[in-house]
Amino acid sequence: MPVHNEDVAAIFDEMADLLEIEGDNPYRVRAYRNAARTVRHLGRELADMVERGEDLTRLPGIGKELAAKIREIVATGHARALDKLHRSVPASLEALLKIPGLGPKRVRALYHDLHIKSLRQLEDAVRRGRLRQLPGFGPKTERRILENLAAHRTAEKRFLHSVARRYAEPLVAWLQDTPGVDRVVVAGSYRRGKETVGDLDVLVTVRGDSPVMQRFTEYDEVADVVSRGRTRSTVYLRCGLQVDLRVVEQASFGAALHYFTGSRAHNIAIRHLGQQRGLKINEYGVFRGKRRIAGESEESVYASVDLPWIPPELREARGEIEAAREGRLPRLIARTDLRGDLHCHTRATDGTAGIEAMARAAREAGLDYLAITDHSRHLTVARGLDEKALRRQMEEIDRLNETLDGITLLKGIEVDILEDGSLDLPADVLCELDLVVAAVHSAFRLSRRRQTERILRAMEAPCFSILAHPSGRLLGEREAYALDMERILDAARDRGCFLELNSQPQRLDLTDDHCLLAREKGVLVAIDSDAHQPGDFALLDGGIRQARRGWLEKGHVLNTLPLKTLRRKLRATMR
Ligand code: DGT
Ligand code: CA
Ligand code: CA
Repeated sequence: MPVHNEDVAAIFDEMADLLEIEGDNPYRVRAYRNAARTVRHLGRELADMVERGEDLTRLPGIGKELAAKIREIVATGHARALDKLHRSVPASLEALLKIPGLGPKRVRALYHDLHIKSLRQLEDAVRRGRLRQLPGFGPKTERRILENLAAHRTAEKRFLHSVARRYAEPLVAWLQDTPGVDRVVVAGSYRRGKETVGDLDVLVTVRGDSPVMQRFTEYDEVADVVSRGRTRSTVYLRCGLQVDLRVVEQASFGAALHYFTGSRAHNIAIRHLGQQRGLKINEYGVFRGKRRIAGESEESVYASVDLPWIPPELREARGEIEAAREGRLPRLIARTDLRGDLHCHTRATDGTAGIEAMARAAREAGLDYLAITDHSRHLTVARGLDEKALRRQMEEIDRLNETLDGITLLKGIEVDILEDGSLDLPADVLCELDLVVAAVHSAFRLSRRRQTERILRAMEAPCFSILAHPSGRLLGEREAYALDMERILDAARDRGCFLELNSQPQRLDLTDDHCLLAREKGVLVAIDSDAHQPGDFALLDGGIRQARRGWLEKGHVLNTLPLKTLRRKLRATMR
């Protein structure tokens, strides 16, 4: 990744803010701000100047120290000095800084004079009128802060499940490794497999006395301890992720796990069933009067209201309780049910590896078949294939299939659906493939009607097997385009084609609701990795998680089929 002047400027600005919060020398703070301005308005790229060995100290306001920092940032993409500041300034103060109207000076005053270091404490202080004690904080500022806090709450940062997992797994291992600790489980939306999580809710059981709280708050990644108690503590990790830890009794473990797994709506429904039976259900157990009659395991909680255990992914009050009562809970799909993957890229376009390396990695991941689906020519940023290049690739796949053992390659393409609904390559070459994966990569802003009609038209093409990443969303970055998914699914059923659940962590579309709809309408879903490198087949776990939230069983998923049956289904889409 090339480092641009704006990246350097942003780092300098952030350093100035954090130094100011720390109460550093005002001259040093100003030096960083001036340097940020110089860099931002410079006519040429610093990276080029560094490469040519030019003397950076000749730039206005850049001395020896700043020049060295620029060279470091250009070479590594970050500054160690900033990393260090991030470790010393509480992460929650950086969140305060993001509230419009609160600059570093004010954040410093809040922290030093009122010991405020979280948004909650800030809100509390405003409501009690404590801010007025500080110079420079009037009623107008207070009102602005309250407004902005409300706006901030709705835009609260959520973490991709895949990202949260990178923090959750080592933390669980660290806690598990504490003397006296028995069980460690992450509950909450994380356990329900939601595509994004707001925070981590960790439950621990211990035998006898255990230093688990101390071990938790001393964890290397912890930036800030919000509260610490005997049975409950809350911290922020350096990445900004909040983690709640609760120590629960063995006898309550199942009840606590059930309660903190949620969802809230599911819990309320279960508690209601308890009330009908004269039972009180809470995070400590199931009680008849004062007597605890269940709660050691989740099974015992469900059994107390005459239900079988319900998988966490289903606990969203979307009919799972009725299904459980009537003995028709789905047998949710598992990763081991997948026999192949129908969407991946190679070096020929924007992937990083050759076809053979991708095939071997897919085989390692336990798959029997893999479709190679590089981009078509319209997607110039990915150097998409034209007809000639595609034919060359088809020949290469034929050759590889003769020599490869234990995996079969299918010939495919991820062809662009153009704005008018036509496909980006001629039908005759598309129809020579084993499958055609089609996707929208442009004109995301069409009206709902036009976007829907564009895709419906594409589906009518003579060769159309799978609609890839059908909503076009990128979580945290780009909204789904407007689309009438019900009409698309109806058309897919009539046409006999399929929709993809894309396993890339930012995509994960179909959504869970869409999966439910596909299931209802009888449209098979392809759970694909959209792998761009050999390691990406591991992403299929995320696709499976989403499919489970959408109630999908093995029989609802196209690529659980053995190769022969799959080929028959795909051939039927090529007419
Ligand atoms: P998140 O963190 O926003 O992704 O979503 P959750 O579902 O993890 O929510 P969180 O962390 O606020 O609480 C974890 C679970 O604890 C939640 O799913 C249900 C349970 N819970 C928390 N507060 C309440 C409550 O007031 N009533 C009920 N019934 N359950 C609650
Ligand atoms: Ca949570
Ligand atoms: Ca929580």
